[in-house]
Amino acid sequence: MTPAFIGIGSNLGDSRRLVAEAAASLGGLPRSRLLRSSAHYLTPPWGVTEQPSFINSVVEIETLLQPAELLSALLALEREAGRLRDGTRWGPRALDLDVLLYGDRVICDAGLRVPHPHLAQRAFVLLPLAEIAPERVVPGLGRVADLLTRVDVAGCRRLTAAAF
Ligand code: A4P
Ligand code: MG
Repeated sequence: MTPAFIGIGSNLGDSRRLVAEAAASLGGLPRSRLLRSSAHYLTPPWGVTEQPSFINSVVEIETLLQPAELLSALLALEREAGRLRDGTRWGPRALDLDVLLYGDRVICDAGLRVPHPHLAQRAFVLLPLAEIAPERVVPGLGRVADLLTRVDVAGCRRLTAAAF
């Protein structure tokens, strides 16, 4: 089994429900199990800033799926959540699932890059990732907790379960 970290994001529809359901679905993937999941974070939009705030979370699973199989499973879950791809980069979405880390692997294929590009610049990834795996080393970049000290977390808010 390989530990893999999946980033979950949503800023369209009932985002808290979509993120919670996505975490549960990730635990239900074939030959996989859910190990840990972070709280939900309300985060300002990164990249394209003229769009609603996001709900973000990160989960750790353990899986026998190969990286390409895992990515196809994530794309299928995005489709099930009603995600429509209109070609807009970084635009609003009902559900976005990204492979952040897959063991210690570095993958540079046309359709799959791991560690996820921009991971080190994104508070919306590093905050939830540091909550569940601060000591994890991102290949080529260093410890998650150290990476977190270098990003701007202003405007990001950890949501409690009670606010659900
Ligand atoms: N792809 C390559 N590597 C990966 C990977 N490690 N994980 C390919 C998942 N997919 C990967 O994805 C396009 C293609 O990337 C996939 O089909 C897969 O083959 P996409 O999600 O449709 O692309 P995109 O969103 O248009 O661009 P990009 O760069 O992937 O965007 P991100 O990184 O998904 O970021 N602000 C906040 N606060 N919170 C967010 O969650 N998300 C985004 C989107 C922008 N701003 C945000 C947030
Ligand atoms: Mg994505």
